[in-house]
Amino acid sequence: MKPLSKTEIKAIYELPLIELIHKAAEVHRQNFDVKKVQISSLVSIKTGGCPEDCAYCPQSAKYNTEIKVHKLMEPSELQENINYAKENGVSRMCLGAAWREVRNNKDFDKVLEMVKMITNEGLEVCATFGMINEEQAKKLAEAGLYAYNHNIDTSEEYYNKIISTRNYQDRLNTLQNVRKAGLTICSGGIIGMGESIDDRISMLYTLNLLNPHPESVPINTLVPVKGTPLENQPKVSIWELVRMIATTRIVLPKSMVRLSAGRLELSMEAQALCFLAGANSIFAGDKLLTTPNNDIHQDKLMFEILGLQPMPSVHQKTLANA
Ligand code: SAM
Ligand code: DTB
Ligand code: SF4
Repeated sequence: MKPLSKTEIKAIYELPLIELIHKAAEVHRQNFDVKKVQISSLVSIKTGGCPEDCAYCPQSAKYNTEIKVHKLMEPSELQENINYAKENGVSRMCLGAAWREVRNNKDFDKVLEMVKMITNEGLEVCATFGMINEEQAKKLAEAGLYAYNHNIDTSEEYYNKIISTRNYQDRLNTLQNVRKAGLTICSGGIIGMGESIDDRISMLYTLNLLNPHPESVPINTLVPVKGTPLENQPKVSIWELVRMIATTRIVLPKSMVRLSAGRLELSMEAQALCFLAGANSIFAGDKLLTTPNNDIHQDKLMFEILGLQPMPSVHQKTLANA
């Protein structure tokens, strides 16, 4: 697919909302079974103490937040999370570590073991460990990793207002290393950090330049955390979120669009609008990485009311077709 220009993306973003949702729903239906929504879970395998200064992040060591810092988990401790996944229709597990970059040490060996463990259970494994080189990405791929998450977070223009300890090109280089290792890419961003509409459009523009497109695009709404520079940011309205999701669906038609952080603020009706606008994944479980998330019973009720079904993992799909 030929990349869209910023002008073209802006024209989509600015459509009358009802028109935009309708168009996004059509694109969604052409590319996916709209009843299927992937349930993913998050496990923070190493929490806090990160040397980076991402202004939104409670895990940066530069800010005084109330999180519990924790060194790398042992692989054996993961079993509980695997059981939870199996009991709750989770088909993808995302492991997060508050690292600036991956290092070749004992911790990396442990992480490889974790990836093997989860893959062997038939789940998709996604990892988000910060910057990574091609050789490390290949090792993760050999261990069975399915996806690597590395968000571009915002536009190239706004990036240095949010993070000073690395630049946009570092982010894009990691994405290239991930691609070269044959992994799928998960990359998206956050709205509600004080960025302009043009920044949101520019972020989608960068994602649409990636060839192939990222297979997965998380759209996070800022969760303002006490102690971070963004703690007092005003809330994003649901209409802006729906607009962003719908535009993402149209610009990146075949990507999974993930309704990610910030879901706790949304009513069931608001979430239904997000699914109509093309979102087809959620994070389930009472915690994201460090902040609270929606109650799983409420999520189950929502699936029942809306007639949604949990999407199987790629491994389960392969088995079903064999
Ligand atoms: N250290 C790794 C990195 O930066 O890629 C992985 C972990 S990091 C927590 C993963 C993503 O979570 C960030 O890129 C950001 O998009 C999202 N995130 C972190 N804190 C958030 C917050 N307070 N609100 C919304 N999204 C947030
Ligand atoms: C993503 O884009 N959002 C998830 C996942 N990828 C790793 C993380 C959200 C974290 C929200 C803040 C927290 O709980 O610490
Ligand atoms: Fe560290 Fe990732 Fe948080 Fe940035 S977003 S401070 S890199 S854990």
